[in-house]
Amino acid sequence: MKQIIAVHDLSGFGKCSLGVVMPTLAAMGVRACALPTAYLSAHTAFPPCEHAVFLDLTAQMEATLAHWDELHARFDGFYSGFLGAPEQMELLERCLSARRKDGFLAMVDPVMGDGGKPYRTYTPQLCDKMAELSTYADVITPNLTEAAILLGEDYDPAPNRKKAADWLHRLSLEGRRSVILTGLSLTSGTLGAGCFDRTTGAVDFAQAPLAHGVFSGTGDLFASVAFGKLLAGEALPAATQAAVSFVSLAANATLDRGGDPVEGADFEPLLHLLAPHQV
Ligand code: PXL
Repeated sequence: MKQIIAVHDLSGFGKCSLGVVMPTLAAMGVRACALPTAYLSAHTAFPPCEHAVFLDLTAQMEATLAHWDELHARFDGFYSGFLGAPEQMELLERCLSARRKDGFLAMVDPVMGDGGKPYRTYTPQLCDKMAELSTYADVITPNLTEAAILLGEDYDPAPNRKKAADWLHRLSLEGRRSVILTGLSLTSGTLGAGCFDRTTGAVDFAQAPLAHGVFSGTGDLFASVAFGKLLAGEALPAATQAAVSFVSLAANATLDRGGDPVEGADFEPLLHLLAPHQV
């Protein structure tokens, strides 16, 4: 059984980050060991409220990694998302440098923003540090907002295939890392992703039926499915297509029951579709 380090916040209300990553990877037969970056009473897409909790866990991260070393814990991969403070990046860079070996898969989802804007806890300094951490990754999964930040370009909510392919190439750092660019709508009524595979140098696109609404946590759901598939040995285009299809199913199921997209997509009843050898 594969075992990975999952570096995300834990948001108590609103399905995202560890609340999505752990069940999704578990359904795919992967054991995710949580290295929480922060605890939030609710994710940041809800309006700011008087009693909102944001607990920075940087100090506990350092100690946790040291404890895991003492236990001689072995990991097959690393998958990071929402980070709580710039100091966490250096810690994670050290963690990745120490663990790099054949067969170890490092995915960095450079979670920084959406809809053309950074999340409210993301300062320019945190964004710079995220770009630095991303250079340690085998594969990154930015959305269009994060891609624009990483490239220093203006946000474009609807790039065409040619522009998306150009961004994918540039984000690959001359082919050193694979890239999945999410939130691409290539035809009306569909949404999906594009990918650049560093092992083949090829660009591919995947699309599925669009679910209207601004969903929270779907980036985490997407990257978790893609990461699980990659760990299982699937090629990047197949992993990308599986993630696109699964997020579309979960988001559309939410709308079908009249759910509120800000609370996240209804992925839990669909997890059986991800069980190894089912899809
Ligand atoms: O899904 C990304 C994410 C993760 N964690 C927290 C967030 C968000 C996006 O809003 O607020 C706390």
